Amino acid sequence: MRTGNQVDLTLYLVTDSTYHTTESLLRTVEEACKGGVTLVQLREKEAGGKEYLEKAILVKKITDRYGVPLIIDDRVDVAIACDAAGVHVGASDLPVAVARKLLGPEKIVGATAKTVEAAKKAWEEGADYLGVGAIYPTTTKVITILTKPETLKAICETVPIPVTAIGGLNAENLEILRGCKMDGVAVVSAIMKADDPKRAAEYLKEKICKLKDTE
Ligand code: TZP
Ligand code: MG
Repeated sequence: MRTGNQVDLTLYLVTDSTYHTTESLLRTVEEACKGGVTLVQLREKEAGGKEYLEKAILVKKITDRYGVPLIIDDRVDVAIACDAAGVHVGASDLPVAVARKLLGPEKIVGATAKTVEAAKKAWEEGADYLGVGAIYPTTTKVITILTKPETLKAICETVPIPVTAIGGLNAENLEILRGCKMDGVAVVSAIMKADDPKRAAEYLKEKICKLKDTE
């Protein structure tokens, strides 16, 4: 069984354009890269293919400059078209196996998993990492059921690929993740809404690393 393409999930920035112009989105991504995010996901829920691709090309110019891999949410075609590092798929997107087939063995395929069963399936189909959540309520996405830290821990103990926790997480509420053995934390608001995204990323990374070091 493949162990997956290497991916550093320590601090995963997921973008949200709903409260950003393209200019402020790009500025925020750049500041976050300066602050040490290890992975960036462009997440565009409203954009059509053309707009999504145009934004992806602009964001990738920045992430490339900082050596940070860019993941495209939902859309394998956009990921291929902009030569992103990979794609992130959820339950209503192309299945992991199809994304893997389309992208080939070298690109990163990330998947959302809310249960141990879903996590195992995603791994078996070729996912390189898993996003697990929402851990806390969030205004970024409609969430019907929160994911318990125990489920996150069980997933981390079951699948051999890296796992990121997501959902309502910020520098002040990470303690809930202690002992869960995840590889990192993914955030939208904690960086995208920060007055100083560079400082927000630095501070979050410091807290995440401290949490992981003292486990
Ligand atoms: N998947 C589960 S929760 C979530 C996604 C994309 C949104 C997380 O956003 P925030 O602002 O960090 O709570
Ligand atoms: Mg999706």
